[in-house]
This record gives sequence, C-alpha cells and structure tokens, in this order.
Amino acid sequence: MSFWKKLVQKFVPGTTADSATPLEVESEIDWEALLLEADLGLTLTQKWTAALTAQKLLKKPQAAEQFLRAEMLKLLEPPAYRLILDKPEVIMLVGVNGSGKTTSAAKLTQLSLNQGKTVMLGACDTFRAAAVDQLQVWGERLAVPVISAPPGRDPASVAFESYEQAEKAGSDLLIIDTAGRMPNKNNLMQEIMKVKRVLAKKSPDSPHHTWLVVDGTTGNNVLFQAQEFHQTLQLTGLIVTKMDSSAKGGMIAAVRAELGVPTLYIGRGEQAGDLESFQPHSFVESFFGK
Ligand SMILES: Nc1nc2c(ncn2[C@@H]2O[C@H](COP(=O)(O)OP(=O)(O)OP(=O)(O)O)[C@@H](O)[C@H]2O)c(=O)[nH]1
Ligand SMILES: [Mg+2]
Repeated sequence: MSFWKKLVQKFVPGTTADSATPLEVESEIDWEALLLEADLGLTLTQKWTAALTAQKLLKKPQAAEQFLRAEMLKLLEPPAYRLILDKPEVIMLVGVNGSGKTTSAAKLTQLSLNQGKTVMLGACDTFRAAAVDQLQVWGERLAVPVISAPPGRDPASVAFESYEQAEKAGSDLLIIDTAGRMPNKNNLMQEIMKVKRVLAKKSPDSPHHTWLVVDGTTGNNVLFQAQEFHQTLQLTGLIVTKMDSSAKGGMIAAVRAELGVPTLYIGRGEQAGDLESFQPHSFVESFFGK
C-alpha cells in the first residue's frame, strides 16, 4: 500500500487496508494533521486545508485527493530553462553533514560526462583529509581532474584555484564540493559565503547554481535547512538524496511552496549512476500512489 493510502487509512474513518477510500465520510477529516504528517510543512498545509474547505471537500477523501494531486502538480512545475554560455559553468554544492554532497558531485559528474561535457571537481571540503580522498577516489573512477589542497587551507582559495584550472583547461563544468555545515554555525556560514564571493569575482554569474543537498529521510528538518541556507546563499535548487529509502519527499513540495526553490535531482543510491532528474509527474504518482 502506498504511503498516502496508509495515511488516509489512519485519518479517514471507515477506511481499512482492504477497502477502497470511501467517496464520502460522515464527519470532517483532520486534513491539517494528515498533510502535516506527509511532511508538507505548515504553509502548504494551511493553504491546502483552506482550499479543501472552500471546495467543500472536507468529507470527500477521494475528490480531495484528486484536488491535491492537481495542486501539487501545479506547484512543482519545472523551473524556466536558463541557457548558460559561460565556461566553466559552476555548480556549488552545500548542505549539512552527511547529506550526500560528495556523492552527488560524483553523480552529477557522471550525468554530465554522459552528455559529452568535460568536468572538473573542486575539493573545497578542507576540514578533513578523508573528504579530499573521497572526492579523489571518485575523480579517479570517473577519470576527471580533482583540484585540492592540504587540509586546513581556506576553502575559498581552493575554489579560486579550481576555477582557474577549469578555465585554463576549457572545462564545460566545475563542481565545487564543500564541507558539511550546520546552518546555525555563523562562522561556517561566513566561510561558505566567502567561497561564493570568490567564485563571483572570477565571473559575475558564477556560481551559476547553488544547490542544497538534503537527505530525504530527514523529513521536516529539510524545510528548516532550506530556509537557513537560502537566506544566506540564495539557493537555486535542491538535490534530495536517499530517496531509495522509505522517504516519501513531501518536503519537496514544502520547500517549493515556502521558498520557491525547485528540486532538480533525486538521488537513489550510492553509485555514480544513481541520480535522476526530478520529474513532477512521476513524483506525484509515487507520492499519492496509483
Ligand atoms: N542510499 C543512499 N545513500 C546515499 C545517497 N547519497 C549518498 N549516500 C550515502 O550517504 C553517505 C554520505 O554521503 P556523502 O556524499 O559522503 O555525504 P556528504 O554530504 O558529502 O558528507 P560530509 O562531507 O561529511 O558532510 C555515504 O555513505 C553515501 O554513500 C543516496 O541517494 N542513497
Ligand atoms: Mg562530503
């Protein structure tokens, strides 16, 4: 049974595992609780509950679900395509510890290599030697150069050096991997702002993409992370990893509704090929279940 159907079963009186959702129920459903439980966040929950009230759907679970599907699809429409002519095009990956940044850098590399692009990686996680090693292993596996520095160096200087090397080599794409950081650590946020500023000095539109990598299994916390990082760095997209787990991704809609930040990619495993472009239609299908 799908995740949504399980929730419906929990919140809609008269629904059992083997019965279909009733067309109508006697009393009003607690839609607010149901939508919050689906990680849709407070703003969207209140908006959609108000809409269900206005549409007189509070006692009509099937029609309400159809309504919510259509609303979610509208909300998640793909962002406008932006043509980038700069070389290198720069992607900066940020996020809390262990969210999947380094693995996502490798996955994006693989995807870009598949498209015939040349790629360089900047190892700007200079906190731990192991972090640089991890990216270097991916670099060797995927046969792309990794620009790095000994631990302790200013990540902004590694970003600067990476840009110069990528420019010199004529690389199409530069992916900057950064250290995990909690957004409430002011010094670490200052540090990442400096990385961004240094890249902008090399070319005004750089980094062209500032993507927050989030662990899809962390549910509601994703919205908080996105709010904090967005405030500091003006995010242009989200990568949601670990969606090969039981994560259902309600917060993808919450982040889009609250911040306008679109989810661009979904990570579904630990290998370089385990990255998919975000497809609103199939997301909505799997969220609600067929
Ligand atoms: N199942 C699964 N595991 C993933 C996915 N993405 C990353 N991982 C795993 O999650 C762990 C952390 O991934 P990293 O890429 O090292 O995360 P990070 O954000 O770079 O971590 P720090 O640099 O320490 O902040 C690793 O064991 C990855 O293999 C995914 O989409 N699915
Ligand atoms: Mg890392």
